[in-house]
Amino acid sequence: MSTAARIYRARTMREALARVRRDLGGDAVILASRSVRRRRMFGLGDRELIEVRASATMPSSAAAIDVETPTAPREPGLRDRSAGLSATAQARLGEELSRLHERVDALSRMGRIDHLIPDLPGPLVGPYARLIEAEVPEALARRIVAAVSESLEPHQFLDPREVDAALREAVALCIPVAPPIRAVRGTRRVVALVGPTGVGKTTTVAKLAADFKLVHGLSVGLVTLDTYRIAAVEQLRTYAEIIDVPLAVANDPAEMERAFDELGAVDIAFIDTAGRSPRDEVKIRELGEFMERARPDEVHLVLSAGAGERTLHAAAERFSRVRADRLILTKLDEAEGLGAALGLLGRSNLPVSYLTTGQAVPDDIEPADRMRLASLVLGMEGIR
Ligand SMILES: Nc1nc2c(ncn2[C@@H]2O[C@H](COP(=O)(O)OP(=O)(O)OP(=O)(O)O)[C@@H](O)[C@H]2O)c(=O)[nH]1
Ligand SMILES: [Mg+2]
Repeated sequence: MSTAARIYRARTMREALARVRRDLGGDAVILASRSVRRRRMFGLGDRELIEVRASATMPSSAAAIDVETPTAPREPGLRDRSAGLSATAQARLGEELSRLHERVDALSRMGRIDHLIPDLPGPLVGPYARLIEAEVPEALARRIVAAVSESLEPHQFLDPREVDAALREAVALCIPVAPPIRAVRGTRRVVALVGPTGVGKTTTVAKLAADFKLVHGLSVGLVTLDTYRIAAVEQLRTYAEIIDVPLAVANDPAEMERAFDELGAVDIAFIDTAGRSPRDEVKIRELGEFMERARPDEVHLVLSAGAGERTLHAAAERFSRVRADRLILTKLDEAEGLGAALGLLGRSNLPVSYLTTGQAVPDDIEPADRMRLASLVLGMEGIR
């Protein structure tokens, strides 16, 4: 069978791949893909088609490999960097492409193939596919692979470790981080945790309180505004007793001052709040009133790391009204993909302060680290 590249056009990537497979067989290799506009008949405007370049078998010589996209890429940075490679280097690139083909195939089976953005030169299909698999929003994934493309020299594309490192670096650059809470003995730092229901606010308050008291040896106090449910106050009271720190309850904004007086002179006071649906305007406004009285130094929005893109964005938007200025990502241990959270970080500019990785108090919490988070997003590293 010929190893020359052939071009297939179809409405979707899946259709194009089905035709490649029918024509060229199961060993067909995808060399590049891009979108093209085709004029329709009778002046009906134009439509977008996916164009796939494929070869029947893995090209074994440099001459047979043609990973260059036929037209100029739409976005700067997505240049094909394979030009100028030696024949052996190109042959190795061919092998790499074969592996990528398997991934493309897997994505196709998962119904994700239509996310694959055209115009990507072969060596970037792998990194791009990994980001899409991690549920990174398309626009962000595209920006990240553009950064990878810019940062690597042509020969570095042949070394998967170099590509991995560049990808990890590019993802890390999308992650703003805040330094851990800094409490100073003798001055009172007030830190509030806000967020939707059930994300882990109370548990995280307990983890932080235990850490500041037991590890840093500071005096800690807790205030709860969660007065809707008796059980919720009891939950925090139990933690307060175990960690041996004072707890004060504020039933309405006017009681904030009294609650702080009750705690006495503490180095750090954590405010636990009732979970509020981002859709509940009244409760968000009420939370705002509490915050105005409490005047916290830091307001950490607590969100579950595995939540979907829309949920995360809606929460960030609503809780910005109570001046949330940092983000705690919880339940990383349960999250299937962190791509949506990465999307939020890329867009909202809320720096991440802590990550929580399980239910255990006080162990399952760590200060946010951008390289660690990037590795977690890419599945290069496990939680523990
Ligand atoms: N797997 C996992 N579970 C967690 C984590 N953090 C908290 N949880 C669990 O999530 C559940 C809810 O935690 P809470 O701390 O009560 O959540 P909350 O945000 O205070 O909830 P509301 O006050 O009802 O809004 C509990 O079962 C916690 O043990 C985490 O990092 N990983
Ligand atoms: Mg709670």
